[in-house]
Amino acid sequence: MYAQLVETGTSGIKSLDDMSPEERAFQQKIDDEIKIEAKNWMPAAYRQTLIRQISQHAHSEIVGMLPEGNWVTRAPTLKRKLQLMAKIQDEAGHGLYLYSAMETLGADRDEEIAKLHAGMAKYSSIFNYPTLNWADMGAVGWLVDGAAIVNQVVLQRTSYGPYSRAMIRICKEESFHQRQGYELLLTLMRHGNQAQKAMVQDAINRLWWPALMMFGPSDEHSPNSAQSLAWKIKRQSNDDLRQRFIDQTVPQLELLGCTAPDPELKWNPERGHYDFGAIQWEEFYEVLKGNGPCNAERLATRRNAIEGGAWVRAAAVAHARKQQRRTAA
Ligand code: BYC
Repeated sequence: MYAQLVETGTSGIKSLDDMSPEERAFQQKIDDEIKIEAKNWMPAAYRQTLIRQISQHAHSEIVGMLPEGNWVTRAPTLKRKLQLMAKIQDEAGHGLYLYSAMETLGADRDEEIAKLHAGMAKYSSIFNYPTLNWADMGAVGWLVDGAAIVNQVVLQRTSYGPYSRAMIRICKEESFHQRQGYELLLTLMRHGNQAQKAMVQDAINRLWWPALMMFGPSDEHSPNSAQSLAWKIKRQSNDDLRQRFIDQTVPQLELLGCTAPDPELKWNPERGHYDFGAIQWEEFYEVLKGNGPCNAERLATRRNAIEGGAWVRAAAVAHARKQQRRTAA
């Protein structure tokens, strides 16, 4: 990758001649697939990019709990309620692994969360859409976690050790999430009545395009990709991962007996991939600007949770101090 970049002179990325000896040694480690660890030397911009991506990822996990939390009290059976609660707890755990990985880079968790609550930090666009019916819980698991897995499986090989190790753990849990979502939809489609089947199609119609947007802007409009790929923070481009997700998801859609809200979705034997219609990027950028259907509601819920939970944190600290005093005495 590095040699290629030097040869092609990809704009915005330092060439071999412009690198300091430290930078050259760093890039050599990356090219040799040696993980970068917290105490190793790294360029400031590598550190900053990782803090940006890992904090956004962590925020996505905890904001991602909210659309599902909405349905815990309305899950139709005890089994479904337990599955949903377990999944939501897993997302909280993923957030914690990721905030910890971010802290190894010197970032402060409270500061990054404060930026989220002030509307200054990004998190995945998908969580700014509402979950309107029970089938949305299946569609979120199948499509949203499904898209997340496609992105995260390759991030297991990311160049920063703590992030890579967090991803390995997270991926194991995400595949359970994806399967429980698909099984929920399959149950509704195979054993449900007409209204329940219609609910599944409605959920797919609303979440299909937002799930495709999760992979980020198309490669030619992705300002961070070239450098992140050179540093092997990202291992595949946004468009390649989006295509992989579509290719693996369409057969599952057909097995469900449902359709995608995309008349241009069609197998292309020459490319060996599905062709698909144009993504509405104006909608994506509006969501990123804070103008999606649920941006304000999601941030308000997070702020209330932090403020409302202040007494629990204070009590936990007081309890820990008491225990410490007892142990010391
Ligand atoms: N939503 O240059 P680009 C989950 C931003 S949740 C919002 O391509 P990059 C789960 C991007 O940050 C899944 N913003 O960026 C949880 C950048 O902004 P800044 C979360 C987006 O970083 C609960 C700008 O657009 N997964 O698993 O090279 C329940 C330009 O983009 C989005 C991760 O976070 C978006 N969809 O590539 C269920 C995975 N897309 O910072 C599931 C880790 C782009 O320059 N992250 N932006 O102002 C990544 O792999 C990469 O950060 C991305 C974007 C592929 C997302």
